[in-house]
Amino acid sequence: MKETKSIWKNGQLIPWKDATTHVLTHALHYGTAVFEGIRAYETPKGPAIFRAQEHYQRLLDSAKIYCMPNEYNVEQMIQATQELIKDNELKSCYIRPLLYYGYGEMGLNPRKNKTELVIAAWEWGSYLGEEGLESGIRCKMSSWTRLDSRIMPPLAKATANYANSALAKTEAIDCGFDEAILLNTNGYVAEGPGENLFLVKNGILYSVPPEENALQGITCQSAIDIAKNFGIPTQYKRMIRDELFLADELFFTGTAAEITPIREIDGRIIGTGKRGPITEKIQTKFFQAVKGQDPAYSHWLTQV
Ligand code: PPE
Repeated sequence: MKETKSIWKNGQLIPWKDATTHVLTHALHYGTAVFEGIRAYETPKGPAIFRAQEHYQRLLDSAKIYCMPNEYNVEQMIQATQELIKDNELKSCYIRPLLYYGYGEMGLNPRKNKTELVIAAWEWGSYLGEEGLESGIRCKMSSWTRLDSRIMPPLAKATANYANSALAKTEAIDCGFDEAILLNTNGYVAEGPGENLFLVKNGILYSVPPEENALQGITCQSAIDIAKNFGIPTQYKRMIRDELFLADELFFTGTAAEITPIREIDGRIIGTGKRGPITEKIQTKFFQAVKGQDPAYSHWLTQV
C-alpha cells in the first residue's frame, strides 16, 4: 500500500502513521463496520471524485440498515474527502471511508461503543491488473454462496460481508484463477466478491436484478447509463451459470475493478476469449467519463 501523509478521522486530519486503533476495538472482533470504496481521477480541471454523492448516500444507507449512528451528512463527508485529497496532494486515488464501532465494551451489543468515522485515500492502480482491463481475466465459479438477506443484509456494504468475499477470492486464487463468481442461495448468478457482473448476448446487455442479493453497484449503474446513451438495449435478467458459459461477452464492474472483461470461466472460453466490442465501447466511455473527457458525464464528478 502506498502510504500518504494524512487520514481524516472524526473531523480532523491526522498523520497516516497515527491512524491506529486499539486491538479490542469492537469492529475488529465482530465485523461491526460499514464502508465505501470511491475513486478520484485526474481530470483536466484537477482531481475529481466519481459519484461522491451516491457513494456517501450508500454509506448512510448501510449505516441505516445496521442502525449505526453517524453524525456526518453526505455534504460534510464529501468536503472531508476534498480536504483529504488536497492535503495529500493526490492526483488520482482510491478513497476508503469506514464507519465502525470503536473501543470500549466487548460483547455482541455494539451500541455500548461510540462509532468512529475515518476516510483514507491512497494511490491504487488497476485492481485486476492492467492486462486484465485489456485482455480479460479468468474466473472460477465459487464453492461459496453469496449472502442472503435472511442471513446478512447484502445491500449493506458491511465489513462482515467481506469474510464471504475473501473466502471466494482466496479459493479462486488458490485454484489458479484471477477472480470468483458467486451464485446466490437460490442458485442464480449474484456477483463477484467485489464486483457486479454483466452479460452480453445477441447485442443485449443483461445485468443482475436487485433481488438477487448483489450489492447495488454505482459502477454497475454507470455502465447501464452509458449503454443506454449508446442505444444498447439493457435488461435485468435472472441468470443461471450455464448462461454465463454461453455469453458473447462478460464483464465485471466495480470501483476498484472499474470495467474488467472476463475471458474464461472454469476452462470455458467466453465468446472470442478477448474483450468483446460492447465491453470495449462501454469501458472506453467509462474511462473518458471518469477522467472528465466527456462533458456529457461531468455531473458524475465532484472537483476537489
Ligand atoms: N459487489 C460487491 C460485493 C462489492 O464489494 C463491490 C465494490 C461492487 C459489487 C461494485 O460496487 P461499486 O463499487 O459501487 O461499483 N467493491 C469495493 C471493494 C473492493 C475491495 O477489494 O476492497 C470497491 O470496488 O471499492
